[in-house]
Amino acid sequence: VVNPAPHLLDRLLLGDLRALSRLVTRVEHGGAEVLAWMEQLWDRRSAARVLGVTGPPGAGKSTFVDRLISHHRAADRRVAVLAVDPSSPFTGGAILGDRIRMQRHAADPGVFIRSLGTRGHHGGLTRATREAAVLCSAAGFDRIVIETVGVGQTELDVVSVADQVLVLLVPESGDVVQTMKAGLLEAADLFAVNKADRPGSDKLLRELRAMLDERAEVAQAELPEVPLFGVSAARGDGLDELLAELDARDARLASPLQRPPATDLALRIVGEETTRRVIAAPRGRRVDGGDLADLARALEAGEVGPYAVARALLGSDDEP
Ligand SMILES: Nc1nc2c(ncn2[C@@H]2O[C@H](COP(=O)(O)OP(=O)(O)OP(=O)(O)O)[C@@H](O)[C@H]2O)c(=O)[nH]1
Ligand SMILES: [Mg+2]
Repeated sequence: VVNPAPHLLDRLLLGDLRALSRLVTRVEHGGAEVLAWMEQLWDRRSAARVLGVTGPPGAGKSTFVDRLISHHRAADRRVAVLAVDPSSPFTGGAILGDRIRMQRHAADPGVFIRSLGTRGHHGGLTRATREAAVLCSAAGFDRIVIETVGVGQTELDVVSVADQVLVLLVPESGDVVQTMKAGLLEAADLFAVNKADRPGSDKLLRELRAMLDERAEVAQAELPEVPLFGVSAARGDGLDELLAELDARDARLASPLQRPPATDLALRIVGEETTRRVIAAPRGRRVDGGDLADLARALEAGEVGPYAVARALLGSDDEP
């Protein structure tokens, strides 16, 4: 089989956006060759910071991300946006509303905006999103933003690749907050209540504050501070504070896409990739404990990456 990918990968590493776009499509379709690419690209990742932005439909996520892109571009940072909609089938990457909302950045070569849909199988979108983030990182972006619609477990899984997760709510989100309580509080590093130009935003901020305080009281360990912001993405109110906080956190954090060697993310990739392969090919290569221990040591020492470990354990998807 002739693999047309090598030159695509070379172009990706030079920051070629068309190569990136084609590779994201291949990742979205879940081709057997993807794991080998991930293995090759793992060591070529940039120091990209990854922000997850999630919240209910129509909360103003894309309006906010559009502002965020402008903010980063003013500081000459290259920004990739992956707009993920777990409820829509993949379409080659067009979720219309998101495109329109961020249209003014479409011609900017320092910006890459791409939609990702689902093929319906469990976990597939999370994996595709993570792989797309690795591609964006290898293409040299400084910031990667993952926008995903919804606040259920699937959406929270999708943003699990992010360094930090901003949950964007609106004054009408009170019910969402009550039903999602635990998962949402776990997942959010920051909350913003958007559409503060409408009534009810102070009330929701107070409810969130009370829930976070209650959680901190119940927890045995010291929990990280979860800042709350009232903003209007459309008007720009309150955004300076939120953007400054995001920048301060970016400066503090080491990106999990970049941080060597055996990070939570790397371990999760090994676990998920190997599990998936075992399920897909029950007659696949067997692993004995010795292999696993050696590989775990090598991963811990940063001598190999997680995709290489998955492949060493179980081979590629196309290998019997
Ligand atoms: N009043 C008001 N409307 C806003 C604000 N921010 C966004 N909107 C409007 O809310 C609508 C939805 O905005 P989007 O940015 O597309 O929201 P989204 O969360 O990305 O939507 P989906 O991706 O479809 O879930 C648009 O009509 C925006 O103009 C705001 O601060 N105040
Ligand atoms: Mg949107």
